[in-house]
Amino acid sequence: MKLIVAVVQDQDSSRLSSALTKADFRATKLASTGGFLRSGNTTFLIGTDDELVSNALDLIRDNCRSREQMIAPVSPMGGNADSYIPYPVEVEVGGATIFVLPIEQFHHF
Ligand code: 2BA
Repeated sequence: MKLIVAVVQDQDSSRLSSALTKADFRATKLASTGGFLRSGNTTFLIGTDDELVSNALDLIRDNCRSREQMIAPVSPMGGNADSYIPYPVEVEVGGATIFVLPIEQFHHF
């Protein structure tokens, strides 16, 4: 058995959740925050059998897409804030960041 941890963008989470449920995967959605952009994203925990991992990865790939996001840099410490013009920087986020972990034990009481 494996645990798939998938960090996806909030905009994709509802579609992915429906697709996983429809395909009979069990999943838990956690509200999370990216360390770099410090904006909300969604983390899915999906426990599944080894042979179904690739099916789950296909569903995630099909339902999550990458997007450009703007980030406004903070003003420099100790600098003259009057003359500082914060140009936004564009970063590409997603589709999904995925970790597949082995599960030592699974209990469901
Ligand atoms: P964030 O940390 O908010 O990162 C959002 C996007 O910013 C990243 O997209 C990447 O394009 C860019 N980025 C992140 N750190 C950067 C850096 N030090 N320098 C330049 N650009 C940087 P993704 O790579 O698609 O990541 C999306 C979200 O997935 C991340 O949100 C974070 O919540 C999670 N994530 C990504 N890699 C991770 C890892 N190794 N461990 C845990 N979570 C991770």
